[in-house]
Amino acid sequence: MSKIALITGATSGIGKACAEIYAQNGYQLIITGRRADRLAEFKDQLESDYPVKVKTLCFDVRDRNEVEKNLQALSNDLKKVDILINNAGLSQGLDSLQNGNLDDWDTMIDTNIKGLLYVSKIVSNWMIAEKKGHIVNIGSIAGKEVYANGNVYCATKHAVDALNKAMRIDLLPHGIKVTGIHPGAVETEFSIVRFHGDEKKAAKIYEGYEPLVAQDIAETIYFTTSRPSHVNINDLVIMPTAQASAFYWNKEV
Ligand code: NDP
Ligand code: 8X3
Repeated sequence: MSKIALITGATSGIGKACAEIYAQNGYQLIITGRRADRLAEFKDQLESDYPVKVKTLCFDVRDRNEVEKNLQALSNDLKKVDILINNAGLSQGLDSLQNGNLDDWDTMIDTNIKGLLYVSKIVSNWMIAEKKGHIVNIGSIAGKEVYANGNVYCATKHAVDALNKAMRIDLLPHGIKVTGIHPGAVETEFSIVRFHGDEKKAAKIYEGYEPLVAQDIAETIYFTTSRPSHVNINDLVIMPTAQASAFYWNKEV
């Protein structure tokens, strides 16, 4: 039976690019997100482009009952997940702490930290039962550094960085690999979501330099999960060549 990859947040951006690359490599896929129409369309596309089976799960990672219900309803065969990519996440707003929006804060904390934990607890137990598996956590350069007005988003990604290290320790006795991937600027729907749908403002983030694209990150993730069994890549920071840190750029504007 082919290997199974479970990718959260596969309706767009990095998660979608990961699904594409794992499908190209013959993985059976479980893809998740909140947008059912996109999931259905993407499943059809993948199954027509590659000889793979795709299971879609439509749920909000913030809702722990929904996470539990959807994941536990998978057949026993599909619970033998080889690779979990904890990708679902977002930023909302770019304001100083004193001007921050409490709903935005809740959304980021609930999605990026609690959602990742809900999924990881269930899937790591399946991996423990199989005595194998690899969890890839999508952090960010915002989890390594803090930039102006990034406050709560940066805090959630620092938490992902800490949880990545914690999982590596806790899952070590079970032979489960854990990898943290920390990208700089990747042009996806990320900034449109951050700016609550303001596409003009989002496009400005990527002006004057060449940002990463989702495929750059997906290829790197695939590389980390295709190393020999004795090799674990713990942590990787990936930046556009024109971005040296979260706040230091070589822009032509
Ligand atoms: P996109 O907005 O393009 O994709 C985000 C994905 O997450 C979508 O598939 C979305 O699906 C899903 N998602 C968001 N909230 C939820 C939720 N509550 N429940 C379930 N799924 C959810 O952004 P990216 O691809 O760029 O982001 C992917 C990850 O990469 C995030 O964790 C982000 O923080 C991280 N990252 C992004 C960087 C960038 O510059 N783009 C850089 C560093 C890290 P749906 O809306 O259908 O639910
Ligand atoms: C996304 C990259 O620099 O906008 O995590 O925080 S950044």
